[in-house]
Amino acid sequence: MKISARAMVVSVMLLGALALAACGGGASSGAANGALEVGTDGENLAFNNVALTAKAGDKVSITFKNNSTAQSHNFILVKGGDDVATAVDEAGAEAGDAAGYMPADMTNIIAHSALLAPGASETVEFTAPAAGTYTYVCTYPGHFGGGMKGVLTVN
Ligand SMILES: [Cu+2]
Repeated sequence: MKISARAMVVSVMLLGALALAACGGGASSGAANGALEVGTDGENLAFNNVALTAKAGDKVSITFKNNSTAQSHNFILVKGGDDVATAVDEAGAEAGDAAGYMPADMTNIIAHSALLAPGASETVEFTAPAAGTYTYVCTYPGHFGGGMKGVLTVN
């Protein structure tokens, strides 16, 4: 009796997961709901995915892959638009290479990867904030200025 009850619970959970996957819509990878992927666009100072979407309050995971063969990059999602991103970018430059160009003051940062070596990847997890648009950038000096940014839209 216990076993069949457990089997029932597992079945219901699987159905729930399937329903969530079916409703995922925006996810291109077919991964679990809220699992997003963004990489760098080869050797360009750009992300290969500049528009991500999430639902407020959802647990989101973003796997960031540095596709460059020569250049280090990071992924930093900020609590606001380009104005906040500019401040974070400047603070990152001040922090320097030893800090991975990560600002000492993290209050304007929702989520971030480390400064990744060429070919490396990292998955960051966070709870999607209130509905709005949030800029993500690479704070390696000159990259954001060169156009390395994207926007996460939270619905
Ligand atoms: Cu970069």
